[in-house]
Amino acid sequence: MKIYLNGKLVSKEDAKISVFDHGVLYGDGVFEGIRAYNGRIFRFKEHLDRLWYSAKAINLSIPISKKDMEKATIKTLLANNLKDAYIRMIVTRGVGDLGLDPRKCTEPPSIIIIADNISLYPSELYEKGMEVVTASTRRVRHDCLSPNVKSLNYLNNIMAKMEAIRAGVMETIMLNSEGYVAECTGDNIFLVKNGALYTPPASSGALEGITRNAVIELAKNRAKIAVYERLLTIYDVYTADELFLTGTAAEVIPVVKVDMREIADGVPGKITLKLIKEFKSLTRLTGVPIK
Ligand code: PXG
Repeated sequence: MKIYLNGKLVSKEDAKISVFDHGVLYGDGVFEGIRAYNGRIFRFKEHLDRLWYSAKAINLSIPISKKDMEKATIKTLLANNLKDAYIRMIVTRGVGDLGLDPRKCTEPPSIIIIADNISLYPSELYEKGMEVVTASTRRVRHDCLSPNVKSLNYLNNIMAKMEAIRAGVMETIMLNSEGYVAECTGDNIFLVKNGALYTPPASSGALEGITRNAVIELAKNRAKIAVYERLLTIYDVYTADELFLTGTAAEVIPVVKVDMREIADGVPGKITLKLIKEFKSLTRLTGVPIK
């Protein structure tokens, strides 16, 4: 496996960074998780834009251009002979000293690109639907740290993930400090009620997911259903007609049980299945070619 590290392709064993990198010391950095399908990188521009916005928001200047990042990504995919891949792009504050002060990071930000095979949820979950629970860990308030900054500090999400593991399920629904539904640990959440689609707004503490945005477009243009960004309560979730999650890793996955309550009659809904189908064809037909 070849990994891109600060302008060079190196072996996995040699892909190492300093213990003084502020990405390690403070989680001071940003990342993206991107997928390639059948030789095309899905929504690549959107992911690059979001990485640059995340960096901008933490006042981190990425030392290469978006075009060069694109070239580096394609080079990494080709070096690993990957057509279907999970791409992890990381930019850290760089090597500094043992203090928070980012001005002490005198070396340029570290840039890392890892391209690996994708690990999916078991395929039967996409047909039968998955079970989730509500986490007691609340989402970090959006006015403390915007959920749109994909930072290297994912402790909030990891604490919630541990609750999923404890409950023997694969995901948890996270509420914000006001008790409204925000998102899951690495996925956005949607529900269907009376033929319309609902998802929490970013101000509820949700990341504006790229899969989320793609699904909103598909719902409006292909499924011809109305989409609303609304404050949602856990009651709305329990009483939904259909429920599903979206994310780069998970794609679109039905949820059929929440906190022991079946969603409607406990099987994936029609609109969910239609959107899964539409999303699949979108990922296969669009994207930046790896060449
Ligand atoms: N919310 C959060 C908190 C995320 O980290 C999403 C929603 C979905 O966004 P996209 O743009 O991917 O549709 C994410 C991103 C993993 C993993 O391995 C998943 C994400 C990030 C890091 C790791 O499951 N999802």
